[in-house]
Amino acid sequence: MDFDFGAEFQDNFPSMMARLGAEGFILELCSGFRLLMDASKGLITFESLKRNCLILGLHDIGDDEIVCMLMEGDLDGDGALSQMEFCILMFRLSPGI
Ligand SMILES: [Ca+2]
Repeated sequence: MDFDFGAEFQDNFPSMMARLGAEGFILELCSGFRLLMDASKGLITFESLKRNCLILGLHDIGDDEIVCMLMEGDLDGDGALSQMEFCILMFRLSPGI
């Protein structure tokens, strides 16, 4: 993994899983997706990710980390993350799952 955007998520994942159960965890991921997505497109784009990371207080995330995250998670090559791509990425970033 070349970027550490997920570090904070990773730390919280195992305890979140234990607390929420798998189903609740997926719901949590979906609400995370909605926080980060471009509402007009229903996708996470570079612009929406950058804007919403700032809103969420993730000020030290760099453009290159955002690009890496999009590339890492983008499975169909459209340059944006769908909800499914986001959930798959988050699961892959979670060593405890
Ligand atoms: Ca995609």
